[in-house]
Amino acid sequence: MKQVLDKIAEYRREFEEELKKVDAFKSFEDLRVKYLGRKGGILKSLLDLLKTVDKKDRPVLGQEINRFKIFVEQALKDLEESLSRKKAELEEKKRFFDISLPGFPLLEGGKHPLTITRRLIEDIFIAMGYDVASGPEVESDWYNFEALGIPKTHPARDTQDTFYISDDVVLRTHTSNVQIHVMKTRKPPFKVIMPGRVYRKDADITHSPMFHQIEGLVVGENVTFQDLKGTLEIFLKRLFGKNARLRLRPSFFPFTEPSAEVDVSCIMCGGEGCRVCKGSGWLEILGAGMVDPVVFENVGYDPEKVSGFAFGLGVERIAMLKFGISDIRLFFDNDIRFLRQFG
Ligand code: FA5
Repeated sequence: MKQVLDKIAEYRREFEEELKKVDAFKSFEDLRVKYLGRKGGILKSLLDLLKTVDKKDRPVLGQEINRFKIFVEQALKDLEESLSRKKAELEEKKRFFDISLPGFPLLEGGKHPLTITRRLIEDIFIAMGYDVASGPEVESDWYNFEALGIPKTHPARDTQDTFYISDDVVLRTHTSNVQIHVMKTRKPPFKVIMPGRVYRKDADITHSPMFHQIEGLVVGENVTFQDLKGTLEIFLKRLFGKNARLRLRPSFFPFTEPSAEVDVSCIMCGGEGCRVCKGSGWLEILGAGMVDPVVFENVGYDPEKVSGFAFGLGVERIAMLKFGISDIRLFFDNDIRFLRQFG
């Protein structure tokens, strides 16, 4: 009795294995005959075997064999149905396959113009030995304003200009917050740029509530304003071509002293005066200055020992100039007709 039961179990295992391998009607039919064939089928041989065993064992074994038979029949029926379905689908496909139809075009993605611009700028600074760092977009009041010497009364802190998450937490309004993170974790000397997204309540054709900046920071011994000017001159010539000229105008930022607005000679008219530069021949592209000693004190540096410069530029503004784009919103509309013109 045990021998027969083991045999049934073995056949069942074998059958399940073979079932998995069936992929066409031919092998399906072979399998059916092998198990259910009237002459020499495995089930037939099991029934023959039943006649030879002890009479008292026959009912139990008979039941077991019957159960196996039902299992095989059901499995084969399911398989036959699925093979028929597959065959019908294939025939349907064949019938509708029109060889003269053009193929499906493969849609290839491209780089966003802001990514192209950011990488262009990063590569220029990396070639000058700068590291690239990043920092949080959701920032505490201290990192975004206080540590940078921006007083409580400064208009930039107004809810009209800044997105507040809570009283002390803001969406950063510039990448200058990363200056503080970098200085608190590194020892001078270092040269670092910090690209990232920033947020302001500001929206028209040249201002967006979310835009990108790249901050630069160099700290060491005897870093001078001349180093700042030379660095920016190399940067602008590499970015806009060797004829690009630089102009510094006195300005004010709470975290740099002295501070400057940096202009580049208009890349559309070469400085003659046109619609883009509003006749002035110059385009304002970034803010810069020497790091204020107060900022060094806030991060635990000795302003008697180190000096440094910082700058911050708007990536959209540079991309608009480089690619001749007149409306900043085009960058964020996700219109494929616009985006596919770049790369
Ligand atoms: C700043 O944000 C300073 N943190 C820059 C700085 C860094 C000065 C380090 C000194 C030292 P400002 O607010 O001017 O400065 O912004 C810098 C640039 O961001 C602008 O020149 C402009 O190109 C860009 N920008 C400002 N607001 C928007 C806006 N809403 N949409 C798009 N670009 C903007």
